[in-house]
Amino acid sequence: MRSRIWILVAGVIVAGVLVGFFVTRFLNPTPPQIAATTTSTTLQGRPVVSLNLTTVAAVGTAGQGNGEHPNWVGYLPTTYLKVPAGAVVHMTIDQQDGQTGLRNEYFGLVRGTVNNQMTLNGKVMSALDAPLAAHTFTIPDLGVSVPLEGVADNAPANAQEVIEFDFVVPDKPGLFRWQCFVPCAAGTLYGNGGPMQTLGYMAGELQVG
Ligand SMILES: [Cu+2]
Repeated sequence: MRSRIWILVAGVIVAGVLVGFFVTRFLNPTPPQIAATTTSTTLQGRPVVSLNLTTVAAVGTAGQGNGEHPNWVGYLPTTYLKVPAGAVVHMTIDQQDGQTGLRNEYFGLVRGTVNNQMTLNGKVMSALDAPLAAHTFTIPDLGVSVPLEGVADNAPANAQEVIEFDFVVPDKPGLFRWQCFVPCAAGTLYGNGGPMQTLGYMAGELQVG
């Protein structure tokens, strides 16, 4: 009789642990995060850290979700980023996707970066023609937004556009949502479904501190 009670108790505990895992890991998974690389440079008296992302038309099995949506557009290796508080983030994005175009031309402006500028393949720019955009890198709460030029249809295979910019993050730790504002999710309603609505593809989190 006693041993039966213990088997029952053990069973309830095991079931509880499994439910706990289901809730925390499956329903609300914590995706892997990449941390910015420290550099020996300073800008405006702040340490400069660097991050390198790649935007692709289809993430394959390399991106978020371990191949759950191989045909979804996305940022690689992830959209979960971590940077130290008070740093200048030097971002390099290898943009390999085609031109979708912006619906809202405002996002063609480079905003909130150092000097409100970016470089596109080494050339300093402060705006991009709306139809040329493939994606944007936008952190609304920090006022940062950078349009990323798409690769032209007639470009050679493996062509990419390299976009670089710097932005300052707050001195206090915080969590900031970021996303793309090009409706780039081909095949979904108004291009705003699927990867535009799922963290890890065209949206993510910037953890400061
Ligand atoms: Cu996008």
